[in-house]
Amino acid sequence: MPDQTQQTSLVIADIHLQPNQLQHPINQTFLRFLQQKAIHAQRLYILGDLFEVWLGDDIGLQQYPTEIQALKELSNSGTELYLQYGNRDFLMRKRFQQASGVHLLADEYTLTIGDREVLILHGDQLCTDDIDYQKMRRIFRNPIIQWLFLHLPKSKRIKIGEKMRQESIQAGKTKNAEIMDITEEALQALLQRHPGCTTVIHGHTHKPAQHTHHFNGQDYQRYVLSDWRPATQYLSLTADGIETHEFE
Ligand SMILES: [Mn+2]
Repeated sequence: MPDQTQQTSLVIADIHLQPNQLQHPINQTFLRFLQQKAIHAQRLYILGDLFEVWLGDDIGLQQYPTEIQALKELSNSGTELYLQYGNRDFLMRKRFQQASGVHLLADEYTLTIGDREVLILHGDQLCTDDIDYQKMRRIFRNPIIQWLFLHLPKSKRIKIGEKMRQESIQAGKTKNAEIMDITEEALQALLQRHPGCTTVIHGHTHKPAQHTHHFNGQDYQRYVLSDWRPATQYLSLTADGIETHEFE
């Protein structure tokens, strides 16, 4: 009998690893997850916000040396690693990829799992009721803005990063919960761009669940990943289906 675990893909999101805090429980749990679970999988997909902050490869590689090394060891051991940008970490470039062995994926990416097409994404692009956030997103994702930012001195980038983090925490406190969730319109538009996909997996909202949506005469499954606070959930994808697991 073939080793089923070798045919498994695992999916996680929103770990928000803390910079310069290797002893943080989340960072420690992530390292254990790589060594105990991901090592047995064929592929690991990380759907954004793996890092709480990424201000450029030069800074990030210094803030997360052990975590990067652990990813590299996992990649060397044979597990393929794939990552999508989140809204906290979208400035990873070549040096990050070389150091970690991680491959970057497009913001919307389709996997074939058994006989179904599964669309993976971070999910922030679906929160279209949050107009202010979507405006900011367009600015941050502008290649010229990113180029300019990455050419600022390290100390300046760290300062800006800290300021933005504080503002984001404040915004999260004052916004109501609905505008921070995805909209049905954005989901339908997404699926129209990817005909054939009947399953969507995303993170970002930190509201782990499994939803069924019905439109255009069809059922769509939507899996929302947890942020590991407190339940350390991940999905496994095999030819037999999609399952939610909890890691101790
Ligand atoms: Mn996010």
